[in-house]
Amino acid sequence: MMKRPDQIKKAPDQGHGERVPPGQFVTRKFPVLTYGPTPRIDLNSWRLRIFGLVEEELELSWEQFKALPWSAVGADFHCVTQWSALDNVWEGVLFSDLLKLVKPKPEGRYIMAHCYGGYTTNLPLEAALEGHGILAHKHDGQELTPDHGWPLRLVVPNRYGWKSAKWINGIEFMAQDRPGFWEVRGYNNNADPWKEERFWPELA
Ligand SMILES: Nc1nc2c(c(=O)[nH]1)N[C@H]1C(S)=C(S)[C@@H](COP(=O)(O)O)O[C@H]1N2
Ligand SMILES: [Mo]
Repeated sequence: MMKRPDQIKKAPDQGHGERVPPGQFVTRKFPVLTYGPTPRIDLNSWRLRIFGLVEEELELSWEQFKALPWSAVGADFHCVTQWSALDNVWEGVLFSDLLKLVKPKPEGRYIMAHCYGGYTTNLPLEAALEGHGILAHKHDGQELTPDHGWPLRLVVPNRYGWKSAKWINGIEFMAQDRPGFWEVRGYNNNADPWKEERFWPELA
């Protein structure tokens, strides 16, 4: 189902008036950036598991996920390799709506996104909420292609692209922050594009 533009929530302006973060160039393409192969996923066996420090652990099938309230978020996308793709519309389930279902415990302030293929990335819960984080199935009105994370990816507009986990299959709530795949390999833990948090501070 296509959303009408008036239903698209605009991700908050992080740049205080600037459109493109420092050190980025705008591309009109939608490049694919993946470490490793694109996983093959079967919707019949697809699951999204939400676990860790939550009141209600959940394991959703695709049918169950599809039945959750659906929203659209309009946001720019910034990859640490310096391309920015502006004005994307992502459709799926808002991270904030998912939280209402699982009710994180007060100490579960960090999340780890887990993916088919083994990729992980970490975030403070606040970052995913503030930036209008969304679990997206569609991009610009079309289902995601396999390379872009079909059937479901996380999108966190206020962080560099590597935090937007493709092929997501798990969200773990944690009391302590723990680095994900790129965060242990030199990429900045916080990853705010407006602060150019690309690499570990000691490498910059
Ligand atoms: N599972 C998984 N998610 C991932 C990646 C990856 O390698 N594996 N790459 C990240 C990086 S570095 C970026 S910039 C974006 C790119 O998304 P795109 O390929 O849809 O443009 O996905 C992120 N999510
Ligand atoms: Mo990236």
